[in-house]
Parts: sequence; structure tokens; C-alpha cells
Amino acid sequence: MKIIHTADLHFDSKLETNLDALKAKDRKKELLATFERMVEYAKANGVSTIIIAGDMFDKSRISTKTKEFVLNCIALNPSIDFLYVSGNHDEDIFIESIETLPKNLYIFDERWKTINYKECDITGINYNDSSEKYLYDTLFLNKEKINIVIMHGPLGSRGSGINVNNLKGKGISYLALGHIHKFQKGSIDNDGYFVYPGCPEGRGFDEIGPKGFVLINIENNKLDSEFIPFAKRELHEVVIDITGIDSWIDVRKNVSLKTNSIPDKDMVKVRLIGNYDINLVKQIELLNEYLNEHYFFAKVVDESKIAINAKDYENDISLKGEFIRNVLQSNDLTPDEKNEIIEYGIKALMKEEI
Ligand SMILES: [Mn+2]
Repeated sequence: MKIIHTADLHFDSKLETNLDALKAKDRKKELLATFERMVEYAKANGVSTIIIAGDMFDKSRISTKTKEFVLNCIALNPSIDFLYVSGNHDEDIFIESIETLPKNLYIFDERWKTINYKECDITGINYNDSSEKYLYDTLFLNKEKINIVIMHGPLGSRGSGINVNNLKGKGISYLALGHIHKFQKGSIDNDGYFVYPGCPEGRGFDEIGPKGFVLINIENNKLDSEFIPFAKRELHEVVIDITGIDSWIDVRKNVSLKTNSIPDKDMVKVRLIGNYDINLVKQIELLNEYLNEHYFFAKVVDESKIAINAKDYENDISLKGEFIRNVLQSNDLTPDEKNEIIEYGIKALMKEEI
């Protein structure tokens, strides 16, 4: 028996914080297309059940179009069971808005419910403030069988978060979780482990790295699982330290070297750090344009600071020297403010755009 474990799809979520409006629109469609592609994968690979461990939507932002798309994906594939627990973002809005549920969509609620398959039992609950009070004491599994348990929430202890310690010895083989957007796996006890599959597509630069789902395989009374990278586009962060680099050509070479292996279809954030030489003329906008021509989306974040050695300007009689001495001697400015003012001042003196 093959099972897909996914979570945190966050359909219709706002993507504008990281992307421009057009790209955000494209990405919204891609989140749905990836879900459809995953269902196709399930069909092609003999997957009989898809577990969605919460956060299918972003709370109140559910368009009719998206709802219909998801319901169609489910209803058009009656050979696959879709098991769904709600997450902290979607709560029950999605379910309440459906007039007739597809027969192959199974919704869990605030009490433990078990679906019995030949190869395993799958048990789930909607984890929230009230169910958290009794869920550990009310979970009873058939230890003769392989048990998959579904919940959505963060890990934690002492009354907030899913407490893995309280799940020890319950007979869980695989705890299918949702909430953390990055793939994560850890032990419960000798019988089993928990897994967060992460989101199927990264939505911003806080969701970098490979994204996909987990494929569970049960054979000869034994459960195995494997992370399957499946995202259409991956997000990358590349950090370039420009300390000591005195020409922009060399900065560009460094960027090229470090972005070399990133596929064009992906998204890249280049973060410049370090203390750069006062003579280095930064070409941030050009770098940004160059990267955006190569990748689906790119952005440059400049966190570098100008390197100022006060001694170098002690005897400098030029306007630049006078200006730097003045700023450095000021008592009302923090070191960071001094640095920023000098950076702008130098640019102005060199007649650069500020
Ligand atoms: Mn989530």
C-alpha cells in the first residue's frame, strides 16, 4: 500500500510580500498545479491514499475557483482516498462551505476517528485548544497493526503544542504532521517516528530549499517512508561576503560562481554582506536586473557596510576627508548611523544615485 503525506498547501495565500504582483499570480496557479500534479503522480504510482495534514488554505482567503478546483481534483479521482485534518489556518471554513462532500474525501473532527485498511489503520484528530486537553488520554490504537496517526500543530510540551512524550508507547508507527513548512523527521519511541512533510512549494525566501511530499510504502507488514522533492520551483538564498573585494566585476564573478548550479526556473535571493572598500562602486540595480533575466524571480538584498578606517582620513584635506572626520567625531550618532551617513555622503560626493 502506498500513501502520500502532504500538508501546508496554503492555497490562495498572499505571495506579494516576496514577489511582484504578476509573479505572485503565476505562483498562486502553480500551487494548485502542483497539487494536481501530485494527484497525477499518485494515480501513476499506485498510491491509494493521500493524507493532507492541515493548512490546505489560508484561513478566510478561499476563492470559489480554488475550492472548485480542489474538489474537482478529489472527485475526479475516486480510486484515491483523501484524508484531511484541519490546521490552524484553515479551521473549518473550507469544509463548511462544501455542500456535498466527495465520497472519497474523509474529514476528521475533534474526536479520534480511525479508518481501517487491510495493511494499516489511519487515525486522526483536529488538534486545537480543546482537543489538546483529552487527545492523549483518548488515543487507543490496535497494536497488532501498523498505525498512522494524523494531526496538525507545532511540537511542544506542557500544554502547548503536540507533546511527543505523551504519545510514547501508544503504538504509533508513523505520525503524519503538518504545520512546519520544512521537511522534518524525528523519533517518538521504538515503534515509530513523526514526520512534517513541509509545504509542497516554497512561497517566499523564508521557505528555501527542496520542497515536496512524503511517500509512505507499506509492504510485508513493514512501513517505509521517503521524502520526494516535487516543487516546480525551489527558492535559494546565496550569501556573498564582499569584504576586501575592490571591483564590482569581482563581486559579479562571485555571484556567478555561487549561482551557477541553480536552475533558471528557480528563485534566488542574493544577500550581500561584509565591510566593503570605500572605492567599490556597487551596482545593485544592474545585478538585480541581470539575475531577474536569468531566473523566474530574483532579488538582491544589500546588507554590506562601508569599511571606514578613521586613521586613513586623519590628514586627508579633501572634502571627502573633512566629511568623514566630521561624521566620525559626532557624539549623537551610533556606529551604524555613522556608517550609513558616510555611505550616502560618499555616493553623493561621487555623484552616484542615492
Ligand atoms: Mn502552515
